[in-house]
Amino acid sequence: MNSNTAVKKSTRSGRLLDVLEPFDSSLIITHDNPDPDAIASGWALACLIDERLGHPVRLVGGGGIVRAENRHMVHLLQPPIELIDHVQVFGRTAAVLVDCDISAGNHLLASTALRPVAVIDHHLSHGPRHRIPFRDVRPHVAASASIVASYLREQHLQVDWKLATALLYAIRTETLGGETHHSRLDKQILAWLSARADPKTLAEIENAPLSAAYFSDLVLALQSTFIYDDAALCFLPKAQGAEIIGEVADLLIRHVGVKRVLCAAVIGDDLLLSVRTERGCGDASDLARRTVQDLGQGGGHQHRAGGKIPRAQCPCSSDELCDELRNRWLNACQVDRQRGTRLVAKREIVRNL
Ligand SMILES: [Mn+2]
Repeated sequence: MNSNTAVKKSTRSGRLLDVLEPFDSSLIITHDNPDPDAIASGWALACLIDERLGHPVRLVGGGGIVRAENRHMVHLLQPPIELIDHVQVFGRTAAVLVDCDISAGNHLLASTALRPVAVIDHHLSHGPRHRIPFRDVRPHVAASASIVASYLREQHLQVDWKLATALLYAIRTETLGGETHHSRLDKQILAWLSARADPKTLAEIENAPLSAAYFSDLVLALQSTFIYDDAALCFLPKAQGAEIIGEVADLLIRHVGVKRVLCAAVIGDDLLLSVRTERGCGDASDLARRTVQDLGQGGGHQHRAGGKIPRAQCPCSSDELCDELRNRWLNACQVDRQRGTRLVAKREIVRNL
């Protein structure tokens, strides 16, 4: 395809390129601890800018990439993402936020006075609406990857198998747990990407090797889970990897009769938490924000959300922290029951053998 093909200004991708065109370079910023959706949509955006504007473009994010599958994805597909601690924007560089919004607080621009010129996202937005030149935020779309892939399709750009596989994997990971809804755009893009992606690599990513530490975190998580009516709570006194929080939450929401899940652990200087809800059983983003209220930040999607409380804001002992979290979670869920039932009571399993 000729990369100089004239582009309709009326398309979203055409308007985005119009906004970025006067700049000398672009800096694409994902949310911290970039997940497959952040990585793939940022990568696709970098390709769009490179192909259509030809100016230098960097893709950056804070934190780390922790899930075994996501690390395997990076290893196999080599997306051009750089993990950095601080961001600096010099001269005529356009900052673009992808898979997060300005008010989210979990990205490298949050602690700076810098404003992006464009935001592309699909999270529910609760903060103030900032006036910026380009904004494409569609919470009904399952993945930012679907939005950015639609830009590539609008622009009739070639997508190589690596990028297509990353985008496809991104959509699959965003439609887990209770968040299985696919918009019309997601379905169209899934078909478009499936014709270009490599199914073998996709399967390899989804079956990534898992460390012994992962299994020990998993056992501890299952043993630390209690059920209160239809609400589950898993508090890990310690975890070797942050990825266990989201993974256990995705697993527990599949438990028959469980409609709301909170999974939390202290990792480094923060208490991190994941919330899941079944379809039609409450807003996960709202529950996450109510649980961390006045102590930290939370947000996300209707059925998948997360939050963070700085450890300095929490009670000192692990037991006190667990009590506080349980009270907040059960209040948010409006569950009166104070004593939970263990998910796994080893003695009972053995007795019933
Ligand atoms: Mn996303």
